[in-house]
Amino acid sequence: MEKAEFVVVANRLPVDHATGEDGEPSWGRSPGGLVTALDPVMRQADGAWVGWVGKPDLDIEPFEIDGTHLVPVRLSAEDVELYYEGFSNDTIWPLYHDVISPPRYRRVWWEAYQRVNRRFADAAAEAAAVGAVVWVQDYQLQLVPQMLRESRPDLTIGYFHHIPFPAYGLFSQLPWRRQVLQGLLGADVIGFQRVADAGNFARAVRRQLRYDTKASGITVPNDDGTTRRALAKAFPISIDAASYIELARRADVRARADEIRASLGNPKQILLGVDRLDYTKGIRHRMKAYGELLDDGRLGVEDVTLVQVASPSRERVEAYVQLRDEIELMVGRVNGDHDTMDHTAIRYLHQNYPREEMVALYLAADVMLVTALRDGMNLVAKEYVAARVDNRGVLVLSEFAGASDELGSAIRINPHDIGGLKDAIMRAIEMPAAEQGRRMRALRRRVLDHTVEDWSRDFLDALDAFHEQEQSQ
Ligand code: GDG
Repeated sequence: MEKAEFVVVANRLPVDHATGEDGEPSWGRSPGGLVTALDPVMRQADGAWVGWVGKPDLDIEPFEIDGTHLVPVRLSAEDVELYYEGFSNDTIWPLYHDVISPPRYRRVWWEAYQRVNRRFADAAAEAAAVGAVVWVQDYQLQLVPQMLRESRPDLTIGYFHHIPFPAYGLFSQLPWRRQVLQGLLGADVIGFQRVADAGNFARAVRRQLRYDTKASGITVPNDDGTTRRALAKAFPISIDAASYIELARRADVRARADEIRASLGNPKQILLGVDRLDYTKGIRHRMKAYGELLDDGRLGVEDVTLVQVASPSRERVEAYVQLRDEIELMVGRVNGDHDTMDHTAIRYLHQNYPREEMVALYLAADVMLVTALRDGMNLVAKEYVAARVDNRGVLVLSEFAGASDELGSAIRINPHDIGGLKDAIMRAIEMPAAEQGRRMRALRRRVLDHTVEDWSRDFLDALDAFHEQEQSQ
């Protein structure tokens, strides 16, 4: 395969693997936000994407799909268990989300994390042309930037961190905190969702490594006694707003929204939650507040229904198995106490839906509830706003989601304050149309003005400019 001038390295490739009737692998493109964002850059730069296909023990040669070179990294079943489910999702994920669930620190997981990061770094080094730009994505690959810099000092290396970076007092629990910081500092530009995340990172670097930081610049010593600079800065991610607008304008999607309303018994108000089933998303807090509003008689099931889509996630990690049990117990209790023959309190859906159905749900929902206890950004909040081409609907948004920095016209809440959350839900339900319109227009302005394409362009421009500046020093 030809070497690429632009390489993305992510845990997952942007495709889903299936086996066709002839036994040959067939590929479906998974149309996530990152794929859409990088599509133009990928095509223009003849880019390559390095990642895992999502199934263990598959040996697949690099291949091409729609003009993008895909470079599969093989993970064994044991790698998936130790590197992915273990270190990534049972150590780093809970630690970086404010220890909502206790992180587990296991040395065998750390060993596997290093081993697998090395494999990704080697595959990226192999795919990259001399002087190429490599963009590493997310917390599963925090050691890759430094590994790449060591093997390929000619590369320009960017890293984007999609999840929060925790406060120093929490981060310092990590037994391998210095190695992780050093790993990240291999990048020229380290991007975060919020200004606060970049600040937490710089503070950890100062406290642990004693490196100088000034504004967003960090002075990193080289082995030979010289120094180089790295940039740690916020680049808030966004969505492909145009595709949501297009779906929201489609007659069949709008008809489906009406159908959803009717099938719920035409309640006056539909509340909606859409989350991966994850303890960071505050699904229990949301249900607790809503359940109490029904208990108190401030709401009744004839008038209101909560639709909760909880898409299946990380089902082999114990904390997720437990959370699912807790949520399903809660749903059963609330519904048992309040359902009538015709109306349900919570319509709970532990399923995945096509995008059209998600947009129909956004259009059907009078109130969108985003009550995350901690969330890097939360794209669902932005998708809801983009889909509301009618300038109606109310977004209730946790201040602990990155999106809260940008979406000041939402009703912002602290999900730990159940009393406050109940009042916010009532306020959203009772909000006059004129105020809904005013707020939604302001929210839409922000989301439409800063799309995922702007995000990737801003990041890659900053990476380019920073590299040029460093070269000329
Ligand atoms: C991580 C960070 C950050 C969900 N269910 C279905 C479905 N979804 C889609 C949503 C949305 C995406 O999944 C979820 O994105 P979020 O941003 O809300 O949350 P995470 O998965 O935790 O993402 C997060 C993000 O990375 C990007 O940097 O914002 O903070 O945690 O797009 O619509 N989509 C479909 N069917 C479903 O059933 N089609």
